Amino acid sequence: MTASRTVLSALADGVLTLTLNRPDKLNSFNEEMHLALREGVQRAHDDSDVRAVLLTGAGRGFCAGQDLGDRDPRKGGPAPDLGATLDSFYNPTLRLIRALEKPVVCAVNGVAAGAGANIAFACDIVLAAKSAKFIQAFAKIGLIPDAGGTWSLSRILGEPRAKALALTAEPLPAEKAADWGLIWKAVDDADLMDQAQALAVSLAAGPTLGLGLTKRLIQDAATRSLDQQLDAERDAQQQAGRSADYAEGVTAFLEKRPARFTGR
Ligand code: T3D
Repeated sequence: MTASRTVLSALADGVLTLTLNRPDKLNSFNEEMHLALREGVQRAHDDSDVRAVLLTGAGRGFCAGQDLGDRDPRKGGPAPDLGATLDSFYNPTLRLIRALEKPVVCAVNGVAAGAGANIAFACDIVLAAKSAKFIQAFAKIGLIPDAGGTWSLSRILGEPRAKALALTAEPLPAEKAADWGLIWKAVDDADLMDQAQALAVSLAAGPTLGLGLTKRLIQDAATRSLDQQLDAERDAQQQAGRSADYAEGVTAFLEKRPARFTGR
């Protein structure tokens, strides 16, 4: 395991586990943690040994969004340019997670507030401890839901629920988030990490190219017509059909044995 102070990073069984690590601040983001997380996700892009990512938090929380200690108006000075901080810190990481053509599993181990919740929603498969809750905390401090929150909430939940969550900042318990389709599963707290780890390991052992293409197609579908999507599926299937993993998958089926995918 290599460790930066604010994001722990460990690669095993093809899974790069990134653990937000400022537990005394409920893993809220300071600049160092922003940069460390981005570096971790960038590594997932660049390193072919990484075939899936598992994102989680240390301690009792997943992530409480921006570290508000770094935004203390009592310290004086001009109001911060939060558009610039989104451009510099949150948005590049969100884009990297969505663009990564490898599965990203998120294990929400405790409260996920503000940008912390919305980073979780940007991941591909989200498991949460039953005790966890998701809070669009922005309304409590006069901000708007960022880190893709207005996008993912309205797309996944529709306007009525998205607006209610965002305007009231009411905590959404993990089981209700799962019932609403905002996350994949709420699991017993004691089982969360084992289940998330097993899922990530099984995805990492999968046909990485095909999984990456699938992720991209599903993400892009919302902005395309059916005709456009059929063309995109044709192109992606052409690519997947030329992969070593496709040949291995079909051979394994015909030989009645488990496939041994290599990610190529
Ligand atoms: O600024 C920009 O760049 C723009 C981008 C903004 C993105 C955003 O995310 S804005 C939203 C920021 N986040 C929040 O507003 C959430 C603030 N936190 C809370 O509302 C609560 O802490 C929670 C509901 C998340 C959890 O409540 P609870 O009662 O379980 O824990 P707690 O006692 O409030 O927090 C525990 C400690 O973590 C505490 O420190 P202490 O008193 O033990 O020394 C608390 O101050 C600290 N903490 C929690 N959240 C933050 C934080 N410290 C700094 N920043 C935080 N966001």
